[in-house]
Amino acid sequence: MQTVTPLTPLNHRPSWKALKAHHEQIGTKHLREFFADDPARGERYTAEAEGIFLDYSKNRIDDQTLKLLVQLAKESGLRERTEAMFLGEKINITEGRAVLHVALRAPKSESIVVDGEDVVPAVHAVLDKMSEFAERVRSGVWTGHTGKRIRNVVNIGIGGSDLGPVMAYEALKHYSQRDLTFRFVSNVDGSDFAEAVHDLDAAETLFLVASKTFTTQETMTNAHSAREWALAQFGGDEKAIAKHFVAISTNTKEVAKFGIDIENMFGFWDWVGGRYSMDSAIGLSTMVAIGPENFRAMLAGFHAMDVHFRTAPLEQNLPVLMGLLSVWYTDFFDAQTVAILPYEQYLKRFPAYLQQLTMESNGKHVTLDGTHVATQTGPIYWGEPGTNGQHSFYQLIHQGTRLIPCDFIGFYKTLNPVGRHHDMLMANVFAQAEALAFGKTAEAVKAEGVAEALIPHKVFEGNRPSNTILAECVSPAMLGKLVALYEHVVFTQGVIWSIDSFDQWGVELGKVLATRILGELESGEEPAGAHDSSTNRLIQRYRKNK
Ligand code: G6Q
Repeated sequence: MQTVTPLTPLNHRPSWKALKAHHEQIGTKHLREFFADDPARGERYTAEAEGIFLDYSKNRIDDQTLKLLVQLAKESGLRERTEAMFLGEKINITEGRAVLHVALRAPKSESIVVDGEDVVPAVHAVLDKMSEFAERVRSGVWTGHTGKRIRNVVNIGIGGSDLGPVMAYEALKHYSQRDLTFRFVSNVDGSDFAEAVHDLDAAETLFLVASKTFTTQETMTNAHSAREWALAQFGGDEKAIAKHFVAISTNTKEVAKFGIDIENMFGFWDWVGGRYSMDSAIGLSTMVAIGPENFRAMLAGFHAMDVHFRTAPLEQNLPVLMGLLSVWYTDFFDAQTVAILPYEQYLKRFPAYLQQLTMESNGKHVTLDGTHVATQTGPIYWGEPGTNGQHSFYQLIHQGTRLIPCDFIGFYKTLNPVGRHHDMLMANVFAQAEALAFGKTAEAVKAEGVAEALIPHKVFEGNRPSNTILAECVSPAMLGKLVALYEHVVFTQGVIWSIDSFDQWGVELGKVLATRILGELESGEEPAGAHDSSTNRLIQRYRKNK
C-alpha cells in the first residue's frame, strides 16, 4: 500500500469549526421556525437533475449551513477526488486499485485509461457478449442438454454478486420476460438452495454462477450443490454442465476448474467493487430478464447521473447535497441512522441493496492515512417500502427519542394504475414528511378536546428531517439514475470523512474464524477448546445436539 501523507483531521478543517459554531446556534431550531422565517424555502431548497427532483427543504438547515457544508466539501477536496476516480487513479489505496464502476456505463466514445490501457472497449466487448447470450436465452435458441428450452434462471452469488441482481430484478420485473422464472440463491444455509430449486426441472434450468473471485465459500458451496443436483437429473452426464452453467467472474482459472466452459464466462475487472457491480457482467440475470436494450437504457441512466455528479455545481448537485446533509446529521446531531423509504413496491429490495452499498463502503474507523477518525462515520442505512413501514416502525421515527433522517422516494406515475391506489400511496409520502417536520403541538391536541392525561401521548414534537425525492416512474433508466445517485452520495461522504470507501477488510476476520471452526464442528475428535469459554461451550453444545 502506498504511504499517505498525513491528512488534516476533519475536525481541524476551518469549515468544520465554523459548522460546529453554527450548529450551536441553529441545532435546536425547529423546522416550524425555519419555515416561518423563510416561507418560500419549500421552493428554494430544491434541486433537479436527470428527471430526479429533490426537495431538501425539510432539513434543519439554512443558507449558512449550506454555504459551510459546500465549503467543507471543497476543503475536503471533493472535486479533486471525484476527478481522480473518473480518471482511473488508484483511489482504493488499501487494495491498490482504481475505482471505476463509472467506466461500466461509459459510452463507447469515451476513453478511460488504467495501467496504460483504455478499459472502455473491453467493457463494451463484454456487454456485446452478454447481449448475444441474453438474446439466445430469451428467444429459446439456447437450449439445455436435452434440447429443452430454458425456462428458469438461477443466479448463485452473495453480497455484491447477489444484492444488486435481486434488487434490479424486483425493481424491473414489469419489464421482464414473464415466461422466464428468476431465482436467487445466496445463503450458505442449504434451505436457500433447496427452496430455489425444489420445483424446477434441471433440463430447463440455467445457473449463473456470479462470483468476482470464484472462491467465495457460500457461492462455491451452492454452485457445487447445484452441479450435483443437475447431474443427478442428467444421469451424471458431465457434458450437461456446459449447457446449464455459466460463470460471471474475474478468475478464469477457477471457472475452468469448476468445469464451466470459459467460452461461457463473462468477465469483469478488479477495478469494479462487488457492491458497485450490478451494472457489470454481474448484472447478467438482469439483462436476461429485461433484455439488452433495457439494460443499456439502465446504463445510460447511470451515466447521466455520473455526468451530473462530475459537472454540476456543488450547490445544485444531488449526490453532493444528500451526502453533505447526511454528514451534517451524523456528525453534528449524533444521528445514527438514515431511513430509506421508497413508496414503490417494485423498490422493495432497494433499502437492502443500499445497506451494503453504504455500510460496507463507509463503515470505517480509520482515515486514509491510517489514523483513527475524529468523528462518526457511516450511518446505518435501513428501511422498507411505504406504506407498509407506517404500520410498523414509523412510530419510533415520529415519537421516539432518536433523530432519524428519512429519504422518501416517490413517483408521479405507477406502472400499475389500479383505481385510486397511486394517489393514496403518494398522499402518504407527503403526509409523512409533513407530520415528521411539523408534528402536532400540545395546544393543537388540546383543541381537539383530548383528555388532559392523554395530551403528552398524542403530541408529535416534529422537527424530524427528511428529503423527498420524486421522479417519473420506475424504469431501467430511472433505476440506473437512482443507484448512481446513492453511489455518489456514498462517495461524497467518504471524501468528507477521508476514508477508503472501496475496501472491506471488516468482513475478513469472521471468514477466517468460520473456516477454523468448521473443522472443529466436523472433526471426529473433541476439539481442543482453543477459544474463549463462551465459544468453546457453544461449539461443544452444537456438536452434541446436531
Ligand atoms: C462487495 C464485497 C462483497 C462481495 C461478496 C462476493 O463489495 O466485496 O459483498 O461482493 O463477498 O464476492 P465474490 O463476488 O468474489 O464471490
